[in-house]
Amino acid sequence: MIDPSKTPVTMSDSDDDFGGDTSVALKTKPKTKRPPLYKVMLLNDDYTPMEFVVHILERFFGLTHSQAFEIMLTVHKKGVAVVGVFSHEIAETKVTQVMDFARRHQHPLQCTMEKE
Ligand code: TYC
Repeated sequence: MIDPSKTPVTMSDSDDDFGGDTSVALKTKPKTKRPPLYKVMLLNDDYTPMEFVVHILERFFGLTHSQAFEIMLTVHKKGVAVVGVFSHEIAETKVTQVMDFARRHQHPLQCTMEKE
């Protein structure tokens, strides 16, 4: 007795009129796609105090004082710097935390995110 559920799902030579091997290999690719990452960036402005920016980098990004100072200076000199790379949800949370904190202290500091 032939169980159709156990027969290979390919056409063999005897199944067609042409004699060639018409079998179609349908490979399933193992899906191991990592989620996209997002750069969180700080932008320079002329009014936000340097120490305020350093404080933000320590508080919300877990940087040491010297790491924070270095990144703040990079933003000050170059206009923008990446302060961290995160999943979409974490990046969004960081941006919101920074923007809320800056607004509460009436500083015009801008923080944005961008797909890596
Ligand atoms: N340019 C600011 C100043 O001279 C300092 C500053 C640094 C502001 C980084 C924003 O993201 C920033 N007080």
